[in-house]
Amino acid sequence: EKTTQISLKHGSHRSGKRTDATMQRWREYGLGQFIHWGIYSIPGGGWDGKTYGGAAEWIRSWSGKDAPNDWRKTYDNLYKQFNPVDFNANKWAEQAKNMGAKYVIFTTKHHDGFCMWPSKYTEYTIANTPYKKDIVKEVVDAYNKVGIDVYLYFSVMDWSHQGWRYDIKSPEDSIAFESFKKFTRNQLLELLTSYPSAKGLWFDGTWDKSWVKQAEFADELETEMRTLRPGLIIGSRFRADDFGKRHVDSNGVMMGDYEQGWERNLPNSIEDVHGHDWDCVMTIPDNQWGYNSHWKGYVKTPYNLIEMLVKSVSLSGNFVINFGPDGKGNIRQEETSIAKEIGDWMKTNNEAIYGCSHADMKKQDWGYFTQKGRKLYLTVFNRPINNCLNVEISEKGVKPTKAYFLANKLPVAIQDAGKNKQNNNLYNIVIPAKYISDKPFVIVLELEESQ
Ligand code: FHN
Repeated sequence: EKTTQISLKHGSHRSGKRTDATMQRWREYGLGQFIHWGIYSIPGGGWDGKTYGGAAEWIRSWSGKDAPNDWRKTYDNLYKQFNPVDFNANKWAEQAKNMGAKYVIFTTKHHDGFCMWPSKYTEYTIANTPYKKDIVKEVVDAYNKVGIDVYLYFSVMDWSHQGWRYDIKSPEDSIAFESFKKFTRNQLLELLTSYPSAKGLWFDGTWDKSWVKQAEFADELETEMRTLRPGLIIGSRFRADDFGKRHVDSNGVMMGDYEQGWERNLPNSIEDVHGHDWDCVMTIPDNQWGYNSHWKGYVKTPYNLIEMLVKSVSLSGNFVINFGPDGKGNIRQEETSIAKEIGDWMKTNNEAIYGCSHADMKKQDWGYFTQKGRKLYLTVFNRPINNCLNVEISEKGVKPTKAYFLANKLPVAIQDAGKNKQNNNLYNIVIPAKYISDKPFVIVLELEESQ
């Protein structure tokens, strides 16, 4: 562990992982769902017959020759049409449960500032749409009912608030931003009191200079929120330290309960995660979070997503798949069928995911190891032509005693393959040649102390 070299007033509050039961529960989720839903779901990446290449939830920020002159005004009035007549939170929750998600991160407010809950602190909320009802409450209740934990996504950057600034360069900016800070605090305390079952806050839009300069304010606010809601889970995106360092403070210690830097990107080795808890949030198409009626480019398959999920768990992280419902409240067909296929796979194989973490084993080309206690799970993505899964055990005094398919418990042979030059024990786990699978499959390997 690093010793603190720089004296920080607003650095990390803790070195090492949280050890409480709430955080342990977070660690065991394995799979989560992200939902980006808001006003941007109405244009769905296009307007007036034109489609735009960037992320659909950013459509308001596009201006200049590509967008109609009065576009921002049009966008800011879209809420007057927001009436998701097909929205059924119970249906979404059921689908997420069937996919195998243990938690959901829901956009209460994205960068545009539109609130999916009836915030007292602005008029720009769901209460003033034809829909009227509190969507955050509907989501929280429905997901909780099926046993899924809820995390509230909250963008600090808010294009709708007059006090929002990208930077603070003048006394006027400073005054404006003070009003914005007050507003942000009010909204966050409001969310925590209105939805007491939410387990945490998933922050975003915290990268601009204006917010990065708020080390003291953000630190105090974080402490206030944690005091209000003991056990609350907050990731590393919320606040910067005294020197504007984000995610990890100037002494290299992570700020917050888990590393929130893995967006559409996965670590490749356990060294990459520096012993932190972490989650990876992933889009199905390339970079679309909100609904885009025209998905362009490569769209991930269930196979790709399952591999990313297993890889995440093999590196002790959670994997979160994003869904972008449309303006009427429908989850699109592509996402529905992906959820179904992942769910089918999870039904058979979730034991290799839930509660599992990194196994201290040499990575092999056939797939990934995950581990829970003395059970190793070998999820096979690349089946070797000779059917032998190489396994190298460096832990002394431990040997594999039993191997079987997770799906049907049928035994699999373990061949002793001698030792390598590091004096580690090698084994071949032999997949029966007649075994056919068109999906990644899991073999369980039970380890026992050899003396
Ligand atoms: O700008 C947003 C983006 O729209 C989306 O919400 C993602 C989700 O992690 N976060 C931001 C980019 O980092």
